[in-house]
This record gives sequence, structure tokens and C-alpha cells, in this order.
Amino acid sequence: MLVDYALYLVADADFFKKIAVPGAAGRDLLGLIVEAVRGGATVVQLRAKALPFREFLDLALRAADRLAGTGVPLIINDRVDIALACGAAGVHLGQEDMPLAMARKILGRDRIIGISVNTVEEARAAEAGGADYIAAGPAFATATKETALPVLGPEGVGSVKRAVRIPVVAIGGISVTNAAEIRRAAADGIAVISAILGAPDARQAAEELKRAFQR
Ligand code: TZP
Ligand code: MG
Repeated sequence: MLVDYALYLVADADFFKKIAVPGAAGRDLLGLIVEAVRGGATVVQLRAKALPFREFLDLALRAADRLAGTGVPLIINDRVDIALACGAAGVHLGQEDMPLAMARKILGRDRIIGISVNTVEEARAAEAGGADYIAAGPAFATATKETALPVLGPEGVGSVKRAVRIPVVAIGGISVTNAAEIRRAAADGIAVISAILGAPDARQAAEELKRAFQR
């Protein structure tokens, strides 16, 4: 499957609980996903660390339904079982999630598997293990995810990109103000949570991010 990774929305179901966004109460994640896709998001990952299994599954089924026919792949964070159950295009795994080889065995060759990396070594291992793409982060400091990992900066993202041949998206603290730096680091895409979910208008935010990345 040929995937355009240019604007990768991580639709985090917990985002509105973690971050005080003015007027965010009751914002509908599925509605924001649809708006972001209208604005040009090319991939949507559903992330729901705090939801009980059944609620995550229900949300995933509804997200899959909304994205059907748009050509935008749905990727499920962490959960191979939910990815299979909702017919998602693939799964996104961190270094502490199910090992890549095991996920590949379960999902088969046709589904996308993305791996989070913070180092060139992890990127090389992900590629050697058959990952379809890599998310390199945190690219910049971010308040959205608690992490002790060092910030890569555009230089670190560039080092990861040069180390592998599979697509690389950068994640963490990316906004319209720094998207062009990530482009210059030769990344294939930008992955964002707050720059879209925290914006007053998700569609407009997606449009502006895409423009900023492509400039
Ligand atoms: N992985 C590395 S940084 C991050 C994740 C999920 C958070 C990205 O959120 P934001 O709001 O785009 O910085
Ligand atoms: Mg994970």
C-alpha cells in the first residue's frame, strides 16, 4: 500500500482530559478527525491509552466507518487486536509494545506497522524488522506526552531519516512555526496531536500545517 505520510494526525482520545483547551469540553474526536481529513490530513492514528478496551474498540469502529472511502488509512496505536477487529490499515507500536516480529506474524504482510524511535539504532532495527514507517520523536519539546527521551530536533530527525529507506514522520511539538524545519530535515511527514486537536478549527489547522510543511 502506497501511503502519503505528509500530515499524520494522532487523534488522542485522552487529549482533552490532559490539556486545558478553551472550549474543548465535549469536543467530538470523530468530528475533529473528519475536519482534519477535510483539511488535508493524510493518515489518522487513533490513540486511547486510558480507555477501557470496549470503548477503544467502539471508537475505532466508528473512526473506521468515518474514514471509509476517504483513502486515508486508519492506524491504531498500541493494540494489534483492535486494529484487526476494526479492519484498520495498520498499527503503531512503541519500543515497549508488542515486538514488531510478533505483530507482523499476527497482522500479515498487508497491514501497515509503524514504530516509534528516538535513536538511529532503533530506526535501523525497526527497518530491519520489517516496519513500514518510523515515527521519530520527540522532535521538539511537547507537553502532550510525558517522556524522558531526549528531544531530537531537526538534526536528530535528519539523522534518523538518513539511516533508513522507509518513510519517516517526525512527532512531538510540531506546529506551523517549525514544520518547515522538519521538511528541511527531509522527513516524509509531520505527526501532530495538539496542533490540530487543540486548534480552534481543526480543518483550517490541518490546511495550514500542510502548507507550512510543504513550503
Ligand atoms: N510521541 C512522541 S511526542 C508525542 C507522541 C505521541 C506527542 C505529540 O503531541 P504534540 O501535541 O503534537 O506535541
Ligand atoms: Mg505505544
